[in-house]
Amino acid sequence: MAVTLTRMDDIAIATVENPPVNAVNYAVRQGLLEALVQTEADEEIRATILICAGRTFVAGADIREFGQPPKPPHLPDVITLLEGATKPWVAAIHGSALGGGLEIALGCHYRIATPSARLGLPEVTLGLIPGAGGTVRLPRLVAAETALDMITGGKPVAAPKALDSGLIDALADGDLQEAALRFARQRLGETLPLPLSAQSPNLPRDAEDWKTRQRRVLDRARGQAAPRAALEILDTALTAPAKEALEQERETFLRLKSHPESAALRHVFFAERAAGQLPRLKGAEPGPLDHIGIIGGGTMGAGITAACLLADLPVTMIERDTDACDAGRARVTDILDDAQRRGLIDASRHAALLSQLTTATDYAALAAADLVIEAVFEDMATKHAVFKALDTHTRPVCILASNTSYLDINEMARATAHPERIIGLHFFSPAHVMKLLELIVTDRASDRALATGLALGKRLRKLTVPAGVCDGFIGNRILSSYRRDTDAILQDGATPSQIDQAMRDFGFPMGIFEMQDLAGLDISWAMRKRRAATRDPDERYVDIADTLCEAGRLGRKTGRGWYLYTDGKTPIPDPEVEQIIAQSAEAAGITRRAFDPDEIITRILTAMQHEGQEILNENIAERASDIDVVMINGYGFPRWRGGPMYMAGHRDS
Ligand code: T1G
Repeated sequence: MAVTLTRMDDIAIATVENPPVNAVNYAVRQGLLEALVQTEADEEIRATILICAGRTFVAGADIREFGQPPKPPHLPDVITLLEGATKPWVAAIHGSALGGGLEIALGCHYRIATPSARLGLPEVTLGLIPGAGGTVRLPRLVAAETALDMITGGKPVAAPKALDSGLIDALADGDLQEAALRFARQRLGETLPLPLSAQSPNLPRDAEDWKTRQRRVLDRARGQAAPRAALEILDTALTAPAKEALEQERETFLRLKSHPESAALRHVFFAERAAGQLPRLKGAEPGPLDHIGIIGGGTMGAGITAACLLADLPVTMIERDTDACDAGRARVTDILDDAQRRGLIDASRHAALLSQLTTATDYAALAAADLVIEAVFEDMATKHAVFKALDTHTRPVCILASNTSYLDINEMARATAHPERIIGLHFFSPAHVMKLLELIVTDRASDRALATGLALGKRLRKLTVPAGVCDGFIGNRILSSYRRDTDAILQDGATPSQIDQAMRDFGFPMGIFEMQDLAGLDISWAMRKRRAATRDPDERYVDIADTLCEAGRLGRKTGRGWYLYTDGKTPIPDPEVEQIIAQSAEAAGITRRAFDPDEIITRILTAMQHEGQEILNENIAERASDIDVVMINGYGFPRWRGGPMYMAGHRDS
């Protein structure tokens, strides 16, 4: 039974049970309706608690049902009947009340939540808007500005904040059900509050501020349909009668549900949850993660250290001398200072986390480590020296990981005593911010080593994607492929700003040339020089980037790269670069021609999809959707497009 009805004296308890997250499907809708009819008909019942079994309140409509035709009773109708009940309903919330779950709670007369609960309307992240009354009831309960933030941003709010905004009536002290029963008893005999849809909406405090907020939503949306629709439907909810607003909300929701953007975003939702599944690891036990070692306190080492500390994992950072140790500690401290400035941690947590960091120059400090990640200079000899020292000082059960971006980890493993414990953990900079983590499956890695790598990714709340050993794994290999193509398009006739603008219009946060200027051109220049001897002489090679580097144009940090930077960050097209491009084309005997944005994007997508198919053919990636997860979470591919492989028609189960 998806909804069971029990009672405590004259109070009914309607319990929803639909694991794993009590998503609302047909059975839950039907069960809620039956519970409503029964409690209304039973004269002895004076109030009802709506509570959920398992780890969370209702986390929304069942997204898996979206592809099927909606089957009555429809959720909006159930909620309208619920709010018309003659006896009080109290929503007792724990875990996450999201989407349809929060909308059900808004149909109840009261809401009580555990302090750790979160409440939100994340529909916009699925290319939708709330479709069961959320856009109409929410601004009748909280301030219009709060409703706008929740509906267009999709981010849940913590229960204490929800209490401050009026979204909930009380925080549950102790056992949730007991607290809800007490709360309900206190309400008995009071006049039932008007249904929210019968109340007037809270209007924006200030017209100018409201316009600014709306403009900010549209800027952030970068052309997506759902945030714009959310703004329009919210305006209706604030101005039209509730009944009309509810009808328009439903119409808009159904239209968006069949929009390609929502299908793509739902694909990404499930793709991100499938990403960490490696069939060979079924049943494999991960090792402990009680003590992490990090070799290297540079940008990456410090970022990985901070990520571990913020996940309550104690870290020993090894550096070559005490100055380097102090510099590494200072970088970690800066990251925690920034987290505190942003309100992510408070001063006491800052101090507690830093107390979990030990720095040392002697590898003997890693004698008890469970997992060690090396983030030292990208040079094979240096890596070999590190792994040799780790062989000596760590226990054979300690998992060893390299954070290398492109060196051969199989070669590192071959040079150690226990290659089965060697994996790759490729973090993306800044490592404490970027959600993507590539778990590199070396040839000899044991299931335990890989399971431990996955477990670390989960602890760090990363999106961990397994990748086989190859040049660039998944993300950098695809980046190199479309980089080669954009260099070719340059030489054939486009300008850096035309290509970058085409990428921005497609939905990338920035174009590939702006991105190179930000990262610095010297990193890939060094790699091209390293590979020059083994480069395929028949393969087209565009030398424009080399010419820029030879002229000292290394990007923002030198004030010039693909663009000119007078303020250190705004890219200005530079005639000198266009001259270098023209000279390169002339030397290659190319007559340059114009490119339109569609052709540019098509060329870039084709390069990504071709390389992605090669990656699948070589079993470097487990599934096509993993490639989408990598490109969206590590390389700025617009989420609402679904990913390059999704756009090529790949539909995993
Ligand atoms: N529908 C179907 N399956 C869902 C689901 C959902 N809404 N939410 C989670 N799952 C599955 C998920 O695929 C995974 O399955 C398992 O549950 C655990 O999820 C009418 C129309 C609740 C915060 O967008 O944010 O309501 O991989 O790994 O990290 O207006 O799940 O085990 O087979 O994410 O603890 C709005 C989406 C829907 C919430 C839990 N609701 N879910 O996180 O576990 S639209 C959402 C989440 C809507 C109304 C509209 C998270 C979570 P499997 P998990 P978690």
